[in-house]
Amino acid sequence: MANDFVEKGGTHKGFAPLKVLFCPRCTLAQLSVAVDPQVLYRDYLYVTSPSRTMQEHFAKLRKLIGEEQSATSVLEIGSNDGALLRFMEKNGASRILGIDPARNLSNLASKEHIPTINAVWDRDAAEDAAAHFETGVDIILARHVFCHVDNWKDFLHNLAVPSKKDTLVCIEVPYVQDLLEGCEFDTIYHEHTSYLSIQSFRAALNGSPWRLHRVERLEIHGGALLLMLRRTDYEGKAQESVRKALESESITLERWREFAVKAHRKIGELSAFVRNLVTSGQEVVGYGASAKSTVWINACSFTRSQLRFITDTTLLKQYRFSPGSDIPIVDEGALTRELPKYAVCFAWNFFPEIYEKEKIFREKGGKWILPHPEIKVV
Ligand code: JHZ
Repeated sequence: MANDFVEKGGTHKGFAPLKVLFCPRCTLAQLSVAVDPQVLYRDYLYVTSPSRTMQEHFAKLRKLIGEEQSATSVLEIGSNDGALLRFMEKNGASRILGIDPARNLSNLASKEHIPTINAVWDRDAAEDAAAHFETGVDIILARHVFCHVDNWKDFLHNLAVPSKKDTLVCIEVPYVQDLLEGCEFDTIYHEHTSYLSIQSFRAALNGSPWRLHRVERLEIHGGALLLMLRRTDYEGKAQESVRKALESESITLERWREFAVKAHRKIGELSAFVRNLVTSGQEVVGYGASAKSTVWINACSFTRSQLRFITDTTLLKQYRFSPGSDIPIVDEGALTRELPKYAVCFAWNFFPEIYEKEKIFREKGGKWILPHPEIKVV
């Protein structure tokens, strides 16, 4: 499990097959198995990044949402530590509520005065949310949640419970077209049960109380979609962006086959590159214990003899060990304290920000290895 960073002597959550299946009819890609969400999310170590990139993303989301609806009351499903809700509150939302299955993160958010219910998004949680908002909520947010969910039918029906006729639902998911174009194989892990196209998402909405209202492409996390939904009984018309986005989409089995070949090539390249550096006496470390880092490290079979440590800003991940390799995760200051010659940036989606931030590393001769989109030294 990609976020299964354990403490010294801790027990891992286990293993499950990681295989992507493809439906040529609706172009949906899905994992062959779904791991129990209680196993994956009960105690969760991924905390929404407080980075500049994320703040800019929140501002963009707010602008796009503001073009459709004023954000007076906001419900967020998968609210993590409450970072987005806090942002919404600062920018005018007067009533907020988060729902999150992670015990530790819900507690963290509640302590910071972000009202949060510790639950998965099921009927009970939907009824609690309806009671909280009384007359129906204006906006429901679900960032990088829908692609983690196995039972879409219930998820979509439960969204109707706290809704009113003009509720706007905003679902953000990684876009499979970007995944294929950029060969982002490192975003394939057990938390992501599906890899959505707009076509497959539209098919999933059939028979639900929702229809597609607007589609926007976003740059965050290597390329994502903002899918805005309106209730089927909402009178306003769907936006042109839905038709345009559908027309520009091309997801085929052939593209997945090419993706697989390219992914194997990239894995071989990074693996050989790092091993050659280490053999010639250079020190290499990892930067960012992202879920993506776990995929790369296991695909390349890296051990501590190749990557001495991985730095990460997330306090919850520090002094734990990367699943599969047991490479230690340390605080981000280790990069400038230890000054290794090379650092593989596993948080490549934040690289421009990281590059600027880690000036000392650069000035002392440190070099970045970027694994994405192509393996490159900076
Ligand atoms: P980051 C997560 O994937 C998991 P991950 C999840 N399944 C999902 O859907 C996606 O997000 C959206 C660290 N970092 O955000 C913080 C630094 O150390 O790319 C993070 O641990 N220094 C929910 O884990 C990691 O890197 C920094 O300056 O692949 C980045 O992880 C910055 C900016 C980040 O997501």
